[in-house]
Amino acid sequence: MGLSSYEAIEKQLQLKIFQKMLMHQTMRWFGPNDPVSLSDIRQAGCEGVVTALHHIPVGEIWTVEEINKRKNVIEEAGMTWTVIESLPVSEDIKKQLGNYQVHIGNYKESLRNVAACGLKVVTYNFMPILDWMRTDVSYTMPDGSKALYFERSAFIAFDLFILKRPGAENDYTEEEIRKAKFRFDRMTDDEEENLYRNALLGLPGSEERFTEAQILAALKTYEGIDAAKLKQHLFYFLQQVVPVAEECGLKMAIHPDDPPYGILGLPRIVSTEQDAADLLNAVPSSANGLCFCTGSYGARADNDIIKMLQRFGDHVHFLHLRNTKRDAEGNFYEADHLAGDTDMYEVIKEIVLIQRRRNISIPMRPDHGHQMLDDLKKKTYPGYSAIGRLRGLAELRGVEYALNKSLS
Ligand code: DNO
Repeated sequence: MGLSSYEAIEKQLQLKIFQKMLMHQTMRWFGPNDPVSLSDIRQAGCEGVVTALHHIPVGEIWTVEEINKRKNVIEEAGMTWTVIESLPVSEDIKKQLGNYQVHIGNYKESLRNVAACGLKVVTYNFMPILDWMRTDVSYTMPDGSKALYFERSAFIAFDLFILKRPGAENDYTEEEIRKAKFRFDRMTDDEEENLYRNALLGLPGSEERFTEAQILAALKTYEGIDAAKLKQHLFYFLQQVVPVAEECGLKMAIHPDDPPYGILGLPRIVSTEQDAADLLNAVPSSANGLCFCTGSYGARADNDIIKMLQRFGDHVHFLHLRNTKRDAEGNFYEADHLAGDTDMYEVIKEIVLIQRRRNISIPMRPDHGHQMLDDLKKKTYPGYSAIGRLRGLAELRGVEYALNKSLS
């Protein structure tokens, strides 16, 4: 016997409530030059796209016209643009030098424009000079797929013997230096060149890389800026921009450091639970929030991801779901989304509870993915090939679906 019309309506309503509670599934798109198309992203089951106007120089204003142009392209492909990743913060702002006041003014203007176009979440980071860093972007996994890898000895070898950063030897133990030397002495020219290329890949979304002279000169500009000072600069920036974000209904979401500790003598200040608490306390507002990247925070054994989610749940405005596998030497590779050191089942369970409590759907993207199958023959942005991310998304989505249903 069929359902009565009352039961049918109730069932539909329940389904609606249930669907509303699922994370807003997105993938990152690097724009029209991305080898992964909007149609690929849609076929992966995404409702949203995360992107940025990479062609606008850092520090300049994102105009309504440029934002709408990109937004229309995404909407024509049947998806929405809800999250920006990233509206980048200029080096001048991070150092409080040069044009930093102009750049902060421009940032506020960009926020107003972004909000006027209907976007909701703005991701950014406060990592000096470099963004994420790996020593190998095609590390072969036992199943033949390729992953991103951070090998500590290779990284130290790069710092000491390739870049030859003045004073670098003071940052490592004798044992670490010995291991790095051993590693370096056995590197072929090709390996050395690859290590160089990978370590200084520059910013995601660009093919540019820094030369040795450029990076050493850039590093020098941070002399005298330690972690405490960089934190002050971040807090100042937040004091300026968070009220604007709040006023126009935007959520700011800071991405953590990747890897989550200082590198190349540069301070990194968004690496731990304490760092996140400090920046949230500096400017209390629901607009001041986190891009909770389980891969970046999870690369540190002393970050308790579940505890952090419980503590900061109200301030999580965007989720990057990714897993890493660490070892005792400080190396880590990017594991399958459901494998690695972070218990993704517990993470998603916590997210389901947060979403119910806040009665919202938090935007998420499967962060990175292995290069696999047909993608092994293609050139894509490291970590951002289509099939590996689709696999990650499908697995994460399945866990959330099952959890949500069983908790209903
Ligand atoms: C790496 C990304 C980061 C992130 C920025 C956000 O794959 O997660 O580059 O986009 O740090 O500002």
